[in-house]
Amino acid sequence: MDKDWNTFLRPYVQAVDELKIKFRGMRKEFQESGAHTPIEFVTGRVKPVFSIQEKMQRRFIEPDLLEADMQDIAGIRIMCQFVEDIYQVVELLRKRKDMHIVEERDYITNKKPSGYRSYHVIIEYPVQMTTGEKKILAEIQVRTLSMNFWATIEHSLNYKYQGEFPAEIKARLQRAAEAAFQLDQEMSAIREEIQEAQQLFSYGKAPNSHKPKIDLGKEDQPDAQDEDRDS
Ligand code: 0O2
Ligand code: 0O2
Repeated sequence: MDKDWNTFLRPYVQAVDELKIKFRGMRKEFQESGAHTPIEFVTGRVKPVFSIQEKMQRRFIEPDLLEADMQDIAGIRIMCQFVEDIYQVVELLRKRKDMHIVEERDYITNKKPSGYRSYHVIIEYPVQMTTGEKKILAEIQVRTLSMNFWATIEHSLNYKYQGEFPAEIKARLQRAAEAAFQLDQEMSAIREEIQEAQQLFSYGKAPNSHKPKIDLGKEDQPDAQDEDRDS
């Protein structure tokens, strides 16, 4: 009999919705306290059925073992400004009582051969269903904006080449990954300077924030462009 995907995926949909709200809430909390937020933005998705089926075939996953063997059916991405923020986010995840970390994969220190960098955390997350509690696995990918830029581009090229990149493209992607990481390192080197400037410009957004110490000219006033990023 065909699998009832709607019923199977329901707790995963619930988990992704809840986790997005929780991590976006963390960002708000940092912002409202006037502190630097290690979370820039959060996205999430439930893996599409065709993608689950393709991975089951590729990885020889038995249908009965799907829940345990496919860890990224529920996927959350947390984007950060600085590499240091990634480790702060991971530390925050380790302290949480509403999820349990079952695995961590540091693809920043140990980048993938493709050039891919991110920090992956696999969690066990309890979802309250009408039928009772259901524990599911979810994958949280924590990465910088620069790592995300690279991964997004590489992911779309993967669709085109099905993983079989021509040698030149592969080499260019690897060089681009290094350039992206160098950008992260340069930004980290002037992190304090950047954060000081950002605090100055975020005045007025947080209820407890203070006025900046310098007078801003009208054209230098912060605008509302960051507001959309909150969601
Ligand atoms: P594609 O092009 O196939 O990647 P909302 O809560 O309404 O603000 P919504 O619609 O739930 O937002 O989407 P969200 O959370 O902004 O982001 C969904 C997109 O983020 C997906 O794109 C994925 O590309 C990406 N994404 C987020 N988290 C993950 C993850 O953990 N793994 C993977 N693989 N992708 C992720 P689409 O729309 O599915 O299209
Ligand atoms: P999606 O939803 O299309 O992003 P596997 O999936 O078998 O390669 P595994 O062992 O299940 O890998 O987990 P891994 O490698 O820790 O994490 C898999 C996910 O990390 C991928 O999901 C990608 O989202 C991301 N990822 C890993 N390596 C790369 C890479 O070289 N380039 C890019 N762009 N992303 C990568 P999926 O399964 O591809 O699904």
